[in-house]
Amino acid sequence: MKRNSGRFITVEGGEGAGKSSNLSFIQGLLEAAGKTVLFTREPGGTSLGEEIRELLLGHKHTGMADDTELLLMFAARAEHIHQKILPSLSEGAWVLCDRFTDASYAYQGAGRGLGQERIAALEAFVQGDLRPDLTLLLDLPVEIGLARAGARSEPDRFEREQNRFFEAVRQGYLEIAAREPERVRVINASQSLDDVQSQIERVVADFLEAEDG
Ligand code: Z5A
Repeated sequence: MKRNSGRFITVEGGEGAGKSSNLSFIQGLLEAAGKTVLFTREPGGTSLGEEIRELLLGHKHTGMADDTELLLMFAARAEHIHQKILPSLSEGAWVLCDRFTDASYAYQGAGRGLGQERIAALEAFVQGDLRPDLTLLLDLPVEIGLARAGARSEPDRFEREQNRFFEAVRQGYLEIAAREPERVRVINASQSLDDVQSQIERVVADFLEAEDG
């Protein structure tokens, strides 16, 4: 049965996967299909959430405990859900979010080794039954992503991690995709930008057809 509300689409990926390079393209595809799109991001998306993002990504707290990191992600998420995501969905907007809870499973669960149980408990507590309707996972080998990301500005607190952290993050994401292939569509992000966008276009077209058809 179709819900009488907007849809929630998230975009995920490891370092340098090309989320920023593709988010406005995805927004354009949705708007061309007549959807009202709210673009947002995590951690962040609200004024309190953006302050939490600074705490998480800045270099002031290099020794932050892993549990603190996880709880701050979910604190920002709780604010985001209540102030922005749910109100927008209930007004019929399509919410396009740069990262969401899959990132907590991948970075904190797999990367930091916190496992899935506590994250699942926080997910249930903070989100209720809110889950993305569609997730595009931009996947590429760690070394390609790091080479791309390395060409950019000063690395943030996460970008300073070692390769094995990013390998674990990648595997964490791929495990989610294997568990939930209907929701999580894997895009081969190691291709040229044109090729990546062709893949994205097909996935979004399939989703729109299933929703509107
Ligand atoms: N995090 C977490 O741990 N737990 C959570 O629950 C959440 C987040 C929600 C901030 O995320 C951090 O928060 C993130 C995980 C953690 N870790 N880090 N770092 P972010 O999304 O804001 O930061 P990011 O992952 O670094 O994303 P980014 O800076 O936006 O990178 P990107 O979007 O994936 O890549 P890009 O900027 O689009 O592309 C990188 C470069 O590659 C750039 O020069 C492009 O021109 C180039 N590029 C892109 N695509 C291509 C192709 N196809 N070919 C060649 N070159 C390309």
